Amino acid sequence: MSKRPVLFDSDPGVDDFFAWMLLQGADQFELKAVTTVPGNATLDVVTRNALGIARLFHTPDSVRIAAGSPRHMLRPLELCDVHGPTGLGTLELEGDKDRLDKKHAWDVLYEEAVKAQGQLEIVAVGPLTNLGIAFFKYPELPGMIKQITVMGGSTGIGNMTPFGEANIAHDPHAASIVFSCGVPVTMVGLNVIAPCRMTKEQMEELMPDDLNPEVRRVCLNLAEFRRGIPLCDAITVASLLDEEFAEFQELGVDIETRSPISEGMTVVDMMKSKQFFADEDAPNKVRVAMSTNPQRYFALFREMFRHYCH
Ligand SMILES: [Ca+2]
Repeated sequence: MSKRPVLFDSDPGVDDFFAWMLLQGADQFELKAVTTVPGNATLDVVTRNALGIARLFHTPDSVRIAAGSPRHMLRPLELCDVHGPTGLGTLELEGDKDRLDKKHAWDVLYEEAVKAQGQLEIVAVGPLTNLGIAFFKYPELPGMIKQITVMGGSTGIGNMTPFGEANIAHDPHAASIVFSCGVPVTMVGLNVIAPCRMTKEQMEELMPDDLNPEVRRVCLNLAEFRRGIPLCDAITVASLLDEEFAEFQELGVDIETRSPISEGMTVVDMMKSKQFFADEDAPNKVRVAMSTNPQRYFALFREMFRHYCH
C-alpha cells in the first residue's frame, strides 16, 4: 500500500515536537513538508526549532521545510508563553539553516498538493494563517486537498480566553477560512486532551533501551518541562494514526470572528440544530473528536520510539 502524503503545519513547540515525531515515525504516512507559523514563539524561533528537530530526527532531505507568515491575518501577533523562552522550554536545537526552502509555506503547500494529485493531507497544529493564505492565493486549492486535521478549538472552554483555544484564537479569521473552505476538516480540541496526560516517568517507561541517546535526552527534557500537561498536538496526530484512539461526531462548527468577548471560539452545534445550516451539504460540517483512549495513546508512543533507535 502506498503511503499517505502529508504536510505538517506547525509552530514548534513542545507538543509540536512529539506530534512531528509520531507523524514521521508512522509507517502509513510519508511526510512531504513541514511549514512553520508563529504561535508558541515568533516565526524566526519556531523555524529555527523546526530545522533543529529535523536534524535530531534525521528527517530525510526530501522533506521540505518552509517558513510561513511572520504575523497573523488581522489580529496582532500574540505569543503563547507556556513553551518557555525558546519555544522548546530552554532547549536550543541547532539545525542546518541551508535546508530551509526558499519558498513561502503556502507555495510549498500548493506545489505538494499538485504533486500528490488530490491525495495530500494536512496536519495543522498551530494557528491556521498559512493555510488561510494558501486558500486565498490558490482558489482551486481546496479541491486538491484530501483532508485537514486541526489541533484547535474546543466543544467547551478555551485556554487563551474563556472560549478561545490558542491556535484558533491567535488567528480566528484564518481559521474561519479553513473551516469553511470545503475540504473535510477534523477538529481535535481541548475537550479530549485531559485523559492523555503523560509524565516524564511514564514516557521513560515506553522508551526502548536502544533509543538514540540524544533523542532520549531531548524527549525527557521536554517531558519534564511540560510536567504532564497533555501534548495536544501529539494527541491530534494520534487520532490519525489509530482509528480507535478517538471517537468523533460530525457536527456544525463555525468560528466566532466578531465578538470581543468570544472571538476565536469554535461554536460547535452540539444540538444539531437545523437552523445552523441552511443547506445540509454546508461546507463547515466538521468531524469533531469527542473522546480519546489513553491506553492506545501510550501504545502509539511505545511504537513510535522504536523508529528512533538510529
Ligand atoms: Ca502547536
